[in-house]
Amino acid sequence: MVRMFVLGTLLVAFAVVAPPPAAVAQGRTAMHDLVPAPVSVRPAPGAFALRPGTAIASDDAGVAAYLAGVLRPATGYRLPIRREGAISLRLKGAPAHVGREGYQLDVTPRSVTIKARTAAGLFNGVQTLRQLLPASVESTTVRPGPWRVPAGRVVDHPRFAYRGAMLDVARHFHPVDTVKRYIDRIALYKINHLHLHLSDDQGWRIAIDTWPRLASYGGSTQVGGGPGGHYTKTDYREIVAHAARRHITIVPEIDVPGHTNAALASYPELNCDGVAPPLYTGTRVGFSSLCTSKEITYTFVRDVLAELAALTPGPYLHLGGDEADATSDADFAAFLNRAHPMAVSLGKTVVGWHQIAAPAVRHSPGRVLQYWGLSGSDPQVAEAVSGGAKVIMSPANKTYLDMKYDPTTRLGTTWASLIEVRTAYDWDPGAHLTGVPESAVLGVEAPLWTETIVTEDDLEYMAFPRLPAVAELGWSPRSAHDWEGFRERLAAQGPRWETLGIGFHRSPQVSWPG
Ligand code: TNX
Repeated sequence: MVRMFVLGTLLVAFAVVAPPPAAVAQGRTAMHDLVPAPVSVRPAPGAFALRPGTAIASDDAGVAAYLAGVLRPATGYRLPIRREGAISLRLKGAPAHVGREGYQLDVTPRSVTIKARTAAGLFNGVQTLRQLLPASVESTTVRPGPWRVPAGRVVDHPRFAYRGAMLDVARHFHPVDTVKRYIDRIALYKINHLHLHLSDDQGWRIAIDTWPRLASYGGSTQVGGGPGGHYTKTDYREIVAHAARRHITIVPEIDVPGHTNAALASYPELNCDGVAPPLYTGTRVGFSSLCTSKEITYTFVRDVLAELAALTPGPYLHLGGDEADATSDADFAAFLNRAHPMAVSLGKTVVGWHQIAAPAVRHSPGRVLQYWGLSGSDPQVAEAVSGGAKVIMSPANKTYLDMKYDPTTRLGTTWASLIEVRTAYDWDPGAHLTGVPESAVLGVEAPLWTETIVTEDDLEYMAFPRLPAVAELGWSPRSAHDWEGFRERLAAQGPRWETLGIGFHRSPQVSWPG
């Protein structure tokens, strides 16, 4: 045991690479075992040991309560929150360059100190601290410890402001608890936005009081014909609040004018011919359109956006705009040129799939395009960027979590690419699209479309390990990009996922421990 500790100390002191898998399996961590990779890590000798009476002192009560809550189940310790403590979370003293979301973490044998300029920064520091504890800290039942944190200093801040995950709850509905758990998991990798794809041909998933049949009828089925479902306003508020406690902003999407069969089926008057189509449970895309020439369509959009904006504290409303193949180009632009200003007048910034870069669609203030194309060049997107648009990078052949890993993957599709973890990791969001400089890139997002994804286990299998790869692209400096280093750090996450009960894809590209 003594020898093990000495060896652990040496590893911590001199580690420039992750420890061998055996060390990870035995529950020790090294300062470099972090995903996403921090800006700088300086290991030091020794370790801090968490004990039953270790107090947490914090300038932010929410982050203190979160940390105590995360540590409670596995340690069994009810860590007291006091004015002074061996663990302190401080809103002063951080170096200026860590910015709004960065932090400095100092671990010595006597203390753990996180300094940041905002609660979000403290929260990100807490995620790093969590990853420096043994993987068994993620257990929901009491485990023996010891709960050691290797000593050293981490100074860290994100490369991009927007680090996102998307869940398609329209193709298959996913209940509130599943969404909350997904939020918990993405928080571990410093993702700060969750985009919810709330409407599509197969289902409408959010209650709208002025148009109640959207949810009650339009939400009553899903791909394959199951029962579907929808979020009540109370459900949605609960998701927003759960995310906010984890410093994650919800980005709701109502996809218009295409991908609207569920709405068209719910209200005949939204159709040009006044006839409601049947509900749809297949997986085709591009066949539906709101009737852009009818005034009631704009009343509908205004009502829906007003209710959604009132429920959503975050700055963004995502209005879709993809695959509107049943709408002519002229009608598409005319429609968006009325719909986008509605979101703006509600105080929100418009996000849309990159098809909204069509030249006839007017730029709204702060407009964000989500790029999902397969190519490294899109002149319309580049043109929109030169007019002031920002871009979220979600290239389908890199970030789409519904793509199969390899031909044998049971779930998913292949239209964009097969995506093994290296493919998800080995690209540069700041230099991916010609004419879109890093300064125009707001960040990255990994969408999970759910045509083939039915259960929470399915979600987790497709998201892990690729979601942490995209999270690292969003957070870590370009200079830290290194596949060999990443695959070792990723390997060290495996035992955490096992402890959390995540049935992840054991990619053959990674040497998983144990
Ligand atoms: C394309 S990407 C879509 C979705 C599908 C997805 C399946 C995008 C904006 N639209 O409607 O679910 O492919 O991978």
